[in-house]
Amino acid sequence: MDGNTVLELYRKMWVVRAFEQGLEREFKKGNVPGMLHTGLGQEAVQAAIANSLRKTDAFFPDHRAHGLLVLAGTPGEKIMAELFGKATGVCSGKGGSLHSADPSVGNFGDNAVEGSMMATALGVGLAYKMQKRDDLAAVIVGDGTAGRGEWHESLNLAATWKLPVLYCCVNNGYAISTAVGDSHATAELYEFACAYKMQSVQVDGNDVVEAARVTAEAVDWIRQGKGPFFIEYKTWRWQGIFSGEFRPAEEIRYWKEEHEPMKLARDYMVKNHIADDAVLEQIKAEVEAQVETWITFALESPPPDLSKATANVYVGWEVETR
Ligand SMILES: Cc1ncc(C[n+]2csc(CCOP(=O)(O)OP(=O)(O)O)c2C)c(N)n1
Ligand SMILES: [Mg+2]
Repeated sequence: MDGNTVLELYRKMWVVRAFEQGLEREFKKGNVPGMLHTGLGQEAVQAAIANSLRKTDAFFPDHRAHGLLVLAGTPGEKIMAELFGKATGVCSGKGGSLHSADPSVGNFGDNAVEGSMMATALGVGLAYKMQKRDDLAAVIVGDGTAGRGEWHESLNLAATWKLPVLYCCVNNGYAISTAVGDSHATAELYEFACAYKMQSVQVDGNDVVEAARVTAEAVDWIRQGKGPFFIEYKTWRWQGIFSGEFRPAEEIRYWKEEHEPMKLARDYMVKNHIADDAVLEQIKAEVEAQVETWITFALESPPPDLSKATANVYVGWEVETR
């Protein structure tokens, strides 16, 4: 992979990291309503996916993909304001973390019912296939979804009909606090896709170079009309679902220090003479400063107007207030 692409991936990872760190800080101050799941620790996965998608593709983000929403092309301040529940947000503050959509960049939105987007993505994939487009529908799902009916129904139909669907399975080892191997017949989730005769691969989701390479190959495969592709990204989330920590100290040390995605990317670039520490530090500083402007915008934005609470709930149908 050429140096400029790796540098661009590194910048994308910092967009995810800085966005989530800023958001988490503001959440703790009480400025972000609702629940918050962050993508901290999963930056390389999001950068790799963003690197291969284009605006005419569709994607269904998961509950940790805030950074991906920005990387897809929605202005960062509009995503930040959305998460703050402000009128200037991309969905006028009504979507929040789990329901922000922006069709103009292909973001079809998340859904709080885990797995449901795997069914919805089939419809988009089928439409694109019937329209003979070489666009695809990407669906991002966690390991916790693997036991759901939609997971298996979706893989089966996509494989049978050779639909242009990219399955991005973010296997961070846990669903809430249940380890993958404790709730599924296998902890290697790509094996489920193999059973449905789908092209599938497992990749180190903290190694951005490998993750981006594999994602690009999968996307290429799908664009050639060869059918769906399943990628299992092995990664780890910094955040538990609830406050407090249940994971062993050695596991935390491995993922947050030794196998941390930013560190791996930095080591790769220094070793391959792509960039030195000063350049990498500058990228980090630039992105962090930009994210602060998004936070300021969100903080200063007005809340949604109560009189608009029922607007845009249904297409072309104004809901009557009572
Ligand atoms: C159908 C359904 N069941 C339960 C929940 C509650 N829930 C929210 S997040 C979550 C765990 C998801 O785990 P995973 O898919 O591994 O994603 P992670 O949080 O680890 O990124 C659950 C069970 C839900 N949103 N939808
Ligand atoms: Mg998980």
